[in-house]
Amino acid sequence: MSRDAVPQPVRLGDYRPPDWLVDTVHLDVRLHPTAARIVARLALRPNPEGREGSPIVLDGDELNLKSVTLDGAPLAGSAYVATSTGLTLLAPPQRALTLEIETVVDPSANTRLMGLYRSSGTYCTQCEAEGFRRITYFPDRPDVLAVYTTRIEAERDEAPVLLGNGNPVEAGAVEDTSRHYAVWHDPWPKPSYLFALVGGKLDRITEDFVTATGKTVELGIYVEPGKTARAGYAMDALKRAMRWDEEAFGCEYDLDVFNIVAVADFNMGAMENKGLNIFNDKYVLASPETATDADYANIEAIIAHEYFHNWTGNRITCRDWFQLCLKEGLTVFRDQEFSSDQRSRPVKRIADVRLLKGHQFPEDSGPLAHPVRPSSYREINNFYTATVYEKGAEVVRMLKTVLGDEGFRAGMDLYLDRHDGDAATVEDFLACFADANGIDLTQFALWYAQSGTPRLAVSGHWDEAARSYRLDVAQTLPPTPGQSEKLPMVIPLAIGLVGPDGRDLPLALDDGSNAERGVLLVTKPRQSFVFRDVPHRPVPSLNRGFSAPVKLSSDLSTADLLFLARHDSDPFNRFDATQTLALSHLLEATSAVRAGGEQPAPDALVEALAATLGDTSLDPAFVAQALSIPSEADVAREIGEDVDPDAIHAARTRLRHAVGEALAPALEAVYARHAPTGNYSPDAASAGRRALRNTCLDLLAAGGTAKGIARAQAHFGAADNMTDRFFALAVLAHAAPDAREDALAAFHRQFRADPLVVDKWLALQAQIAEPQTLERVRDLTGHADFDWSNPNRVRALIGTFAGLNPTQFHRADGAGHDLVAGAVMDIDGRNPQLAARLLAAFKSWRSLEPVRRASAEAALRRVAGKPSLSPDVTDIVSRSLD
Ligand code: 0A1
Ligand code: ZN
Repeated sequence: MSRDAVPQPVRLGDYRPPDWLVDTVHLDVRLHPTAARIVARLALRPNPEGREGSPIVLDGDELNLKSVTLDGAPLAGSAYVATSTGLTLLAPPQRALTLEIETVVDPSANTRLMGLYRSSGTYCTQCEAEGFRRITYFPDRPDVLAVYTTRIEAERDEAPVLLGNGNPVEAGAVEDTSRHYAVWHDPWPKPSYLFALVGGKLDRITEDFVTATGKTVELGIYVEPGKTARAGYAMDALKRAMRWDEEAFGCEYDLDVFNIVAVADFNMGAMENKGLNIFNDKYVLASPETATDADYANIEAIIAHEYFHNWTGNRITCRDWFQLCLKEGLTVFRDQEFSSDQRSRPVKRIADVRLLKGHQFPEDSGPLAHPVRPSSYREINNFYTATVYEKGAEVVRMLKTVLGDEGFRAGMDLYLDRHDGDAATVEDFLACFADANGIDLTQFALWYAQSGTPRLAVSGHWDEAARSYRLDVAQTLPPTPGQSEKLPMVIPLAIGLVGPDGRDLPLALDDGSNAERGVLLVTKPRQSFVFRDVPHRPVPSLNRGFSAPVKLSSDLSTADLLFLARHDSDPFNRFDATQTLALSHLLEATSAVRAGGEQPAPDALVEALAATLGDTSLDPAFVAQALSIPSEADVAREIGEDVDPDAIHAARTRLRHAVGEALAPALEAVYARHAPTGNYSPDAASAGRRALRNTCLDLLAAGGTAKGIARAQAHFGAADNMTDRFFALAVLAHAAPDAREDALAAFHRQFRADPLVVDKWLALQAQIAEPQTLERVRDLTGHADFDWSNPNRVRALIGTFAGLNPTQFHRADGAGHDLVAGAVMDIDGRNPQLAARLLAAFKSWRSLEPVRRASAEAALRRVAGKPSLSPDVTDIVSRSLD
């Protein structure tokens, strides 16, 4: 790749309103495996806010143009220019006009899975972000909103089900042929990225939902024939999500039907097309035999997420792709809140923060760091990131923390009302909260503009004589690509001062104010907060509930952390205190491994874990989280530079062994106490008991005793659901090399017909932390059940290897880097989005020790040097090396 091959950036500051608007779109789509014909009739008019006298510039990508007419008359070839990226009408009349464009596309050859493609024979579409231009020529940008009517026609045998956006209008046979058609009309103006159609042989489950104002909506979930029994949980989640959105945000559904289609080949999780959500089937299909508790929780969250987009994304959409977080951060926040209300709020918060720290923090501290709202991009597909989604949700959560429940709801109500039907911006969003609450959010807005994770250093000082307590807080924001200078942020720091009896002391600031809702607003580089009437030295509980996405360091002692682990009334910080103890042990132990010195004893941690394990008043799901030892990636992130994954692995393995050994009797007792009592149910309480029992199983096996392994084998054999079966299999695969192969083979024999379960089997093998794994992964790419063209298979095997097996991906001999770089180069020609996402696994390469860092850099340079890379991979590789 030469440097000038890097695509030119698109910049936020260059935004201009569209010159032409589209009021209505009539699409006539004749499905065909290799030559689908699309006739698009567009009613266009000049935009009064655009540039006068402009040409009509339509986007296009890999289209075969057949004809263009203007107001019914064929256009002379000299009147337009068609290129590989678009169609331009050079001097159109400056008035409302109708263009009719006929294109042909090949759905079977569409391996990029953008535009119109086939998945296991089903015709489906994916248009976000820029896929509609692969169906017809169009101003394919989110601020062009039109009303769509779609006629879909197909061979009845090949596609008995024909679905579009909006409401069904008409359907029937095409006379004297074996074909049939359906017409759909979507009354709500929408951008092209929300267009969708589906045609195929699909089975359906259906139920009615009655909205808050009494309108009946027909809900449908379409799956491959024979799989309807596995769609029930998704339907249940959908109905709960619809009700919740009415209650929590006043958002009611607005069409007569709502359909979901599950497809096997999909680049992402799911897509919120208006009235016709299309899902990766991994996030629809579930049965106790095939899905784990985590799968059920993901299905619930993603069904809700896509449904919630109906208001935050569809009714109010984004002005341009820089505003992606406007719909994604807000909708993730909404789905997190939904899951919190449906399940345990503290446990959900812990899980979300772990995800944030595991995925977003590394992004923020590496070469791919970007603001929640980027100010330039080369390839928008590469910005569907943890920063835009997860950090975007954290920013909305902070807004709620700053404003309080009522102030936040007032802002949301105003936003939903003021901007319904708009293509909005982050500024529009923030203005609603500022206006509804009469406050200035200028400094808060920096969360959207500055990348990087703020660091907060906190120290506490108790003045016995004055009976006061002072917290000194310092914030810094490290430089990130393109941003060397930073301004101080608004950091809502939720705190408690925990007295010796474990109870929170009242928070009275010396200026007479109360820290409202226990939240301190840190706005300056350095700030002190003084509390009066503090009769004892308290232990500060800082950043409760992870109120701000920051890296916090404090002067808390081991004794303080132990105290918080037992007594903090904030469950998140109870969990976090234990994690901090574990991390500080692991840092010390990792250094000792590298120095060849003596291993420290994990006494404090064991004490904290024993207390948690022995506290029967705690929610089992919480205990399971608190017992989990930080991952190798967590430790690597904490170390930050000169990382040796082998040393971390050795330290962590020893720690797990020590904990398993030290706590064996307690773990055995808790394991026994949580034996299943009835039939499997995916509800949160039952899942929590399984999680705790399985965590005990895992730690007992990590203790390395024959008894621990035998217990895992028995657990595997006795399991009547996928959660228990797969967990036991994972324990055996990691801890019992002798039992591993038999168990893996038995599992595969039982589930080989089910691709989603095969994915679990592939992913598990890709995670084994031993040198033979590289060969194993290579062999598995040749396995009959592996398929390079299916994104789920590739992510399960290659993605898991790169993302969850640090010792083998970062092998010192470079073979792990080579494997992933090679896969990226192979996949790129067929599916650039997938290739680019895999390549992003190199994002923390600069933090490795020199030998591994050199090998990672060499692998990236090999990718960069490959001729004809996609814009997607070019963008990731060039930013990674910058
Ligand atoms: N808007 C979807 C995510 C999504 C983005 C791009 C896609 O193209 C392959 C697909 C889905 C969401 O947030 O769920
Ligand atoms: Zn989304």
